[in-house]
Amino acid sequence: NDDLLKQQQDAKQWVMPLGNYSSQRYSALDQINAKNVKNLQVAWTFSTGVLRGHEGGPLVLGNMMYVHAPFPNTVFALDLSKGGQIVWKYEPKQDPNVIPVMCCDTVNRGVAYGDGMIFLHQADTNLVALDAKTGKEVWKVADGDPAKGETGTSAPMVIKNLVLIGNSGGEFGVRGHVTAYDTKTGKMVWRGSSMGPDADTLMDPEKTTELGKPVGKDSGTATWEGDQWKIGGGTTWGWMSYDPELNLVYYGSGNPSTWNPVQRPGDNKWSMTIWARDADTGMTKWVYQMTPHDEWDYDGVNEMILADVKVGGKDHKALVHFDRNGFGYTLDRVTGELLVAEKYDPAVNWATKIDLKTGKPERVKEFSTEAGGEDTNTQNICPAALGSKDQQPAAYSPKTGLFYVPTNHVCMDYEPYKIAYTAGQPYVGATLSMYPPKGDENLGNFIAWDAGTGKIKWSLPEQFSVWSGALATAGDVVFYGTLEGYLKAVDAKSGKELYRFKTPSGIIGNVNTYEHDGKQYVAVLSGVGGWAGIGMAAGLTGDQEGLGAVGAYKALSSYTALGGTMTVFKL
Ligand code: PQQ
Repeated sequence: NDDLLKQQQDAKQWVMPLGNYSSQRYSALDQINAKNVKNLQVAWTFSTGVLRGHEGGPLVLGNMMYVHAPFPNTVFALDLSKGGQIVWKYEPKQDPNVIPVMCCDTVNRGVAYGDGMIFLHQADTNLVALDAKTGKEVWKVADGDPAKGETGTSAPMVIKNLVLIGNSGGEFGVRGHVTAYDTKTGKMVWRGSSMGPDADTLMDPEKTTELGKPVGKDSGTATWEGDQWKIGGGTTWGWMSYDPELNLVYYGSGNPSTWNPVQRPGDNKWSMTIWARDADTGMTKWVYQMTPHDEWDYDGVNEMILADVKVGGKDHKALVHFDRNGFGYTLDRVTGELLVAEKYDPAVNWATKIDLKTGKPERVKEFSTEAGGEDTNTQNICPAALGSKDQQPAAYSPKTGLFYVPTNHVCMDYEPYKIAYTAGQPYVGATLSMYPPKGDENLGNFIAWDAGTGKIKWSLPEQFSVWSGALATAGDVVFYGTLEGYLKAVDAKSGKELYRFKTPSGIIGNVNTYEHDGKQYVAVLSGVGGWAGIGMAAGLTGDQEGLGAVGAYKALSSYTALGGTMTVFKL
């Protein structure tokens, strides 16, 4: 999209959920810097009126700010030149029966802008185009069917004349796909599935490669038994990135269904995979499956950060990805070559290393959830199912060359059991409990990472997992939010804490920044929830409830309470 290509370079605006097509979450604004950030104060606040987990963050285009909320996915357009006055509000009518088929809270990761429209991906899978000026519906299309467990939480991305969305429902046997719709009409232009015959996955047996080798015919069914691929998961509920020169869109696919690995022998391609697709046609250029035959729910959907990275003295157009499985990957994004894969949390124990030639993890049998068969409880697996990092996006500063990563530091016990598939019913087949690694009390760390060498530069322990998206700025400040509700600012070079402020609720939103009337602002949504905060958000109390997350985060309710508010800061 020509407008977006220009607008993403204007640091005064924040025009797409992850800041720019490269998903760097970096701002060239430097009015707020490492010296003066200690003087930050609240400029204004805004309540969304919604209680559950608030992910993503506001967009800023010119004088307008667009704020979204979890189910029922209210969208507000605020006029920054009139003190944040509400210009329009869109409140979709959605069947509340979608709530019980959302795996990990009723979250939404944000709206997208393009061609004068705001695109909203609703919980019930409807993609709605709204006139950005008036909030009037231009078109609306259903991407899936919540009665089958298909839901929507991910942010759309606008590329040229297309708006792309992924889907959710890996815990319900939904098959994942990314779909491109015409921005003007809502007509489907292409859909690429995570598994199935080549016509579904949009793969060419000869031209589509994994680590330089052709994938072969129908690779999306060849590593599945029978028809299991039809309910095989690999949903695409994370973030997307785009390289306009290569015209490739990058994203990851999630866990294979069911969570019981005994029931689905084989590599389960292409779940847990990094994808590079042609943006116009959806054809797959290359793939890389990080966790073949997953046994732990390590969804591969986390953001793909596009940056120039030097590896072994050689410059690469790289893609950097912090996977749920605990490895930080650096790939050449032109060819899909694997350059670096190292643990970004020393606690990771399910694999010793990744073989850079074959791309395969070297697994540790003790932590296989399949080795003992069904109904065997495997203990002390690190990371837990929610990974060393989940949806919370990292940031990259071209100034320091470092990646700033909000992480989880959590381990688990995992017991698979046999489960039958019924459309629209949970298809999980495992019981879990989660806790910090032995000897540790912190459930998270905020780290700085060198993607050229695969090394942690510094690491700040956090009592709870850092479930909020980071922001790096040219002022050499890095911002992130905590589950207790603190907005924190740290020094980009040393990690030294420079500022903290307790917002009204736990933060799982992403920190964004913009300039208005010559002044730099920092904005973040608070509103505790998401998978880590599911106990509070959904009122669950049993340790193994919320897919095993409730027990680990029980103490959170002593620090914060529910409620969606945006807090905007200035000097
Ligand atoms: N959502 C969150 C969150 O917002 O905190 C965390 C998770 C999801 C997960 O850890 C998941 O595994 C997950 N899986 C799916 C899926 O498999 O379709 C969907 C979602 C979602 O849409 O929020 C999550």
